[in-house]
Amino acid sequence: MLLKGAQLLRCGLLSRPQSHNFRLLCRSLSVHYGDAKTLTPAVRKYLEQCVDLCQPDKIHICDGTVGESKMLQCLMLKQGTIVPLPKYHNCWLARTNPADVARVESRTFICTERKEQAIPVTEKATPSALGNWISEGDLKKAIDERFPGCMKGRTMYVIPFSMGPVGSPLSKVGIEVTDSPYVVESMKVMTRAGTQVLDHLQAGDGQFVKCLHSVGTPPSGVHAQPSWPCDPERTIVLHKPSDNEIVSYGSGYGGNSLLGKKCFALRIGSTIAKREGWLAEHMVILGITNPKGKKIYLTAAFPSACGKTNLAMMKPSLPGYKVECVGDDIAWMKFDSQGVLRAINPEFGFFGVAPGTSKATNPVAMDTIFRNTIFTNVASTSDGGVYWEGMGDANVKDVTVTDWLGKLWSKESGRNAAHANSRFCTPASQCPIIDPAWEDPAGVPISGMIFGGRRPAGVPLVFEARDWTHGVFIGAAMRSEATAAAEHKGKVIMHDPFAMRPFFGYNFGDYLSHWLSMEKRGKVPKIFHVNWFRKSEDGQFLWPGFGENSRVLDWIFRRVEGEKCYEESAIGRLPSKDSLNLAGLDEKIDLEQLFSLPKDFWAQEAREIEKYFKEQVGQHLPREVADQLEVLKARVADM
Ligand code: OXD
Ligand code: MN
Repeated sequence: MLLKGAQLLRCGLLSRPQSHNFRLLCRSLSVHYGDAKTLTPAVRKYLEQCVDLCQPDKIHICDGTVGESKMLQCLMLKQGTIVPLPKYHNCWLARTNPADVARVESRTFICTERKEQAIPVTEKATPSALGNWISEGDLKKAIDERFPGCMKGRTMYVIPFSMGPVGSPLSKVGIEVTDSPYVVESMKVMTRAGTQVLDHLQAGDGQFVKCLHSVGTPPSGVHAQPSWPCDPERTIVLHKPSDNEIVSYGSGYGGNSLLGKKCFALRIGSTIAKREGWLAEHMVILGITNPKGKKIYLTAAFPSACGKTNLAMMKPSLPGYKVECVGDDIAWMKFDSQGVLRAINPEFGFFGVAPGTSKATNPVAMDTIFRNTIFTNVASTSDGGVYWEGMGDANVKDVTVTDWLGKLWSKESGRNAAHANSRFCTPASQCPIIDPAWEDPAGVPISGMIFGGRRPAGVPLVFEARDWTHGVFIGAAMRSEATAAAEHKGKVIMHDPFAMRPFFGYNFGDYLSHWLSMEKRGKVPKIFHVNWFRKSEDGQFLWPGFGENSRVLDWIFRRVEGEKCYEESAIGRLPSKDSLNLAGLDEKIDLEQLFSLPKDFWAQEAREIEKYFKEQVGQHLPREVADQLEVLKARVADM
């Protein structure tokens, strides 16, 4: 039965209003809460399985209240997992075990009956660059080797959460079981979590995605850093799309432990989306209003750490323009009954990369993140604040800096103060430019999609796909300088189709076919490609970026409106002469270089794409996409 060996007390006993002081709340820490009566039979059954397997000491069914948060913050303070940041309101800093700082792509698996359901099977692609497959037998073995008894001595938290506004036809529910209070508190920021989701499950179809997470315990039984238990040697993240199930072991780092995000909203989400005929994508959603007061919504897919969050929160430099943010990482998009593609942000918070965020690069984020935020692996300052590379001047008088490893730091230390993948986890509702419709259960109508990457050479500032199929090819051919968000480091240009490379839940070839099929389902948006990062021969950026990117959005807006401000080129539609609005720009822009299409570069690019398709996608590549490559090759040959 559910409560075997576990103690389950009544719901809400500890839910206290915010004004209660810490000591009062700490006194009741040994008490846990939850009400089994609020669980549907299917949830109960799932929890029984988790309890049997993980053998926790206690169960805590999360209600999502402030009182619960106070209690868990208190617990984490006691355990040394977080420290307060008194310079700000309700902000905390977690320092992870240094071996647990990023997503573990090489140990992230999709389990399907046949390998080709999960990843393209080709002669050359071993291992595949488009995900890892695991058999059912090996999945069971991986679980059996890690999970039995893994929560002994710990509390098992049950987090009911909704991806998307509770009850929206575009939303989905998950139940995350975890032994980490850090995960609970982060999930409460990143998703709509708590009792209202259980009520919705009771009232609705009862469907949910099963998400089991444990920080684990190394075989020695000893945690290198007791304040951040984990088992980095045996970390594994498993997905079983046929059962809507996720199992994650060994890591507390967000990308591996906040299972609503990459695991559910993208990997399992993309498989559900394929089955149900919609799209789950690694995209920001933003609203843009032009000086005439007309508003459209765009989505944009960029590989990790390419300034996606900055784009989602842009302060346009072009007079009269306004950008509002619906989401900074993930878009779920579905055609409505009128054939309009509508998007929701399934998340409730931002889990953004801190380094590089400043008043200059992202003033909106800076106005968002200094309340109710959990920072992870940033540096701290002796006046109770945080610091990271690119934030501004660290040498404030009389203030010392402690780095993410807990050591005293100065600019002369010769090392980074914050980890390159350090994060803020902050409520989206605090964003001063959050879109008024960001919680609209119907979603917002999407008029354009932008793909992009960090391309120092050859790729112009902006171009438009000739049609949907060409746009799908552009997404499939995306490449970018590698990200610090994963294990890959350094400046290699990597293929990252649709910015989904680490997040596909099923065979990329089938994913492409699914994208192609969207055209038959409704009115598809225009597709664009942008590159803010092109450099001159002497290594200088050719485009100022940030707020000036609104000039590119202005051109995109006008194209969406049907203005004939383009000319055809070998790779797609480029802004026609003088159509990019550069009025008032202080800097002199070398448009010639910014939009030049070097024939050698594009011939090489086409060869790289061909090699990638051949080696990684093989026979799974849809004919339409292969044809687009031939068109590109022929057009480049004619350049
Ligand atoms: C992220 C990522 O954390 O894409 O959003 O890695
Ligand atoms: Mn992301």
